[in-house]
Amino acid sequence: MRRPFARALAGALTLVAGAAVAPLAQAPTAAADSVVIGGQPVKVADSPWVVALASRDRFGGIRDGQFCGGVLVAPTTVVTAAHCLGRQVLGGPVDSVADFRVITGRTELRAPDGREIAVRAARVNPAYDPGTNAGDLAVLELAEAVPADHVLPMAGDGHPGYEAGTGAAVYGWGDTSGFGDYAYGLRAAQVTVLDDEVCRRAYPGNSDGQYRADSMVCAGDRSGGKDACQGDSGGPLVARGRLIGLVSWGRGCGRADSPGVYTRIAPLIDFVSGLQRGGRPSGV
Ligand code: 4AZ
Repeated sequence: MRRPFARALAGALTLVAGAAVAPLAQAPTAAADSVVIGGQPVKVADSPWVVALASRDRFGGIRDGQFCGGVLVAPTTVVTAAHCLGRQVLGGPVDSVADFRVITGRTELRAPDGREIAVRAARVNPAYDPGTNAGDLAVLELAEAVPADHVLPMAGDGHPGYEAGTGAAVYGWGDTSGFGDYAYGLRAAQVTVLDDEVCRRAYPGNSDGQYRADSMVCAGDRSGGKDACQGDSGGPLVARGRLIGLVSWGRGCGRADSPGVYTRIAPLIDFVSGLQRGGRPSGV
């Protein structure tokens, strides 16, 4: 059976179409101690644009209710995966975010550091297709602004970060093993942006889902073991200093034959910027 892949959707939220392209984490090839999968602890002070999305009502107090990641692209603008929002009116306002908190400046989820900011409004990419996961992006408008130097610029089409072979980093508080070992501390893993043809071969469109180069980018590690996993969804894939992708889906976690699939940012810059009040998010 095709199953939802976001912790948000695995939790109390309702699926839009009841279908999603990725299975929950399967047995990974990564060693159990490889931790994101195959990552290392990092400090949010060095990557202040990484945020945690939390809902204590829905996901309890453990790890402060974290269920997805997100990225600050302007002082009051976070982008995350559309599938993190659960029930939604495609293209319309989302009414289910009242209890969402965007946590900034908190490396360790059990610590009181940083700030929790309410979400004033949320908007799902109208082109998001929950069946194929194409265009998996939503924009959260924050009730309070963060400092301007906490934002990460988005990468437009010409940015070299999209070239196959480019080193990239993925950040999150998600599953570190593929067996539900969610992190308390922020982690990052170094991955490589892969050729679209490699991504298409990995996900040709069977029950595991289909890679679409116009709206997705895929990245992984030749020998596996470095990847995003459940709970990392919506978090950033960064290459050459810019946001190129958001953690979206994949077959399991850390498998050499199954790279992580990310929402491609470039085609969505106009959508994100168009929602911006008081200063557009930057993009090239
Ligand atoms: C998930 O379940 C998920 N390995 C996120 C990323 C990947 C797999 C699953 C990529 O949210």
